[in-house]
Amino acid sequence: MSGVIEVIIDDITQMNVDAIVNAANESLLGGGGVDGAIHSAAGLGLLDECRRLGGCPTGEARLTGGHNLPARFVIHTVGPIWKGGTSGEDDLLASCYRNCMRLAAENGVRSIAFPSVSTGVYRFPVERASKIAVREVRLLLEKYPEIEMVVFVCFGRNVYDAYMEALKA
Ligand code: AR6
Repeated sequence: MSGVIEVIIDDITQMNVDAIVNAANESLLGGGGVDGAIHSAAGLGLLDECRRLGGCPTGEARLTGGHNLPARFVIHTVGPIWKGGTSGEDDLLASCYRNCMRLAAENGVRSIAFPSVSTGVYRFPVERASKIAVREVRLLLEKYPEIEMVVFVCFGRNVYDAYMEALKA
């Protein structure tokens, strides 16, 4: 049997899971949105560790420790900036979910929380992004049966509604 998917409205920095995902930028040196919240909750040790990674291309992911967070790991992924939908944004976003789940499985992660990657500062439409997230995670839970739980952590009601709708399909 493959793992379960949960959808909640919460602050991802408070999640008691093995790994939380950060919606970062290619520098991996912090920013606004969920990235800023994760760095301020995790402390400067996270920034130090990120500096040593030397960045991350869009669509890929990198793993660090959780430092002062309840989560053991942070998996940093860089979602695509929305440019209208014809610049490969869908594939790049799917690739973020694939790379995060692969890194999670390789590091013994059994529970992982995702924010809605790319749908804030990067302006990817949340209805479209949530369908991609749900489709990919369903496939990846079958591929990695050792991952028992994926939580989509929504920051606000509109994001939550989009994920609930995507899960109906
Ligand atoms: N917990 C969960 N979700 C959150 C939190 C939180 N504490 N804070 C915001 N969100 P965004 P992006 C939601 O902008 O679009 C940064 O500056 C937010 O409401 O954080 O991938 C990076 O450094 C939205 O639904 O990430 C990059 O430069 C979702 O997280 C850029 O923003 C993603 O919004 C990345 O943009």
